[in-house]
Amino acid sequence: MTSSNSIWTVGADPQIEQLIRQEKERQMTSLQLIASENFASPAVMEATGSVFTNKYSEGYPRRRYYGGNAHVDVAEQLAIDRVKQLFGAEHANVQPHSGSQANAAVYMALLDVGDTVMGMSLDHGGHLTHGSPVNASGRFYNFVSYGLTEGDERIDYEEMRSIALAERPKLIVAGATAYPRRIDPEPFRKVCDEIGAYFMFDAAHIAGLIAGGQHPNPVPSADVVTFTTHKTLRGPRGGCILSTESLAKKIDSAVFPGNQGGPLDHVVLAKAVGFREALDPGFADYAKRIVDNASALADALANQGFRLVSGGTDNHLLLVDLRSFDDDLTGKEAQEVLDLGGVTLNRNTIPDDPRSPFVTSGVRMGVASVTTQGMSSKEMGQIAEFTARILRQRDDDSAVKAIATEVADLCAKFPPYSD
Ligand code: DSN
Repeated sequence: MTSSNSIWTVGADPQIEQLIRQEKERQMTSLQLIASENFASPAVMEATGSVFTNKYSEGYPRRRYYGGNAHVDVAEQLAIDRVKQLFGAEHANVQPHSGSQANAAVYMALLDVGDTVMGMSLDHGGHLTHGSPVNASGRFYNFVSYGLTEGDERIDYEEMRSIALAERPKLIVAGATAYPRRIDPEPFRKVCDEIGAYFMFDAAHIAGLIAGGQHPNPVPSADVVTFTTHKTLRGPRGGCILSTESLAKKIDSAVFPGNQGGPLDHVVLAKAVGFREALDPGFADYAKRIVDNASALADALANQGFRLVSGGTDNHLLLVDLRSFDDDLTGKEAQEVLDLGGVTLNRNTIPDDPRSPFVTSGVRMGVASVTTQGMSSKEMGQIAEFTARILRQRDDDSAVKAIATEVADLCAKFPPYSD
């Protein structure tokens, strides 16, 4: 077969062509408020869709198990050099396929099965890979957790210290998947020094805010920093690990051959593109606009009668407690009807949620995508208003559909891509 063979084009597969068209239409005509999403640049997508997808390259630059890696080696080294420069790290591994794979590799590198690890409680905002019993982390390691204060719903650093002193974990994990406040690395570093533990910071959500100077950089204090490259950092889907030079060998061996086979070379290439974009001075402005927009959205939602967990946000996401707005409304119902109205987000437990994680009493909203589109505080007010109107009129299908049209009109003014 040659590339002129007609079956090699997407157009020859109408079902797939239609799916791409429909998904593009969905993304262009509705509000993307899922806190772990963003619009990658055309350059990132071009690299992801390039011929690098055809290559196999188990190993690391200049130490491969396959031939033909002259250009792959340069690409991976570029990604490594750029991300080290971006965060001031001693060592980088750019091969993890995802954040979960990155975390699994760190656990394998630093722990033995059965070791005690401490992470943020999942129902207070921690991630699945921070010890959920249904995740490998919770199956293989003995996770204990710290959480939020009852009063201001911020990380309880005192409690974190007392649990650490009592449980003596070998590793402490900072970082979260649904926590709207700044995370200070220093208290974690101090406790780790006190008990002789490793310190890992999972910066998946806030990597772009760190790169853009809006949140403290954990690299100088942590032994290991993991993150995903596609959320606020706005690169391709994937993971990354930064570490001290002294842990480099352990980390690299745990990624390959410990947890993965061949890297996704097209994604590694696209990571290099994304890191360069984040090194651009304009990225700091983007990170600032994200934080400003999240704060504006928090104020606007509060004005509509929603309670914000912790009273607001310092980062790109908000956790909305729906009970103050309408005690009968669940996160599940809200997510479903908001989707019909063109406001796409995910249901989320709120701290100590009386409802199950499948139903929940809250929703999570993130503003990285709408900020990439160029929206600002005025549009955050409109988003809050759309959200409240859809939820108030959730039993009226035609009203919800009419709001979806208004949402599409707003999105049309802020196309993320020029074509
Ligand atoms: N847990 C997913 C999220 O935050 O949406 C990503 O890991």
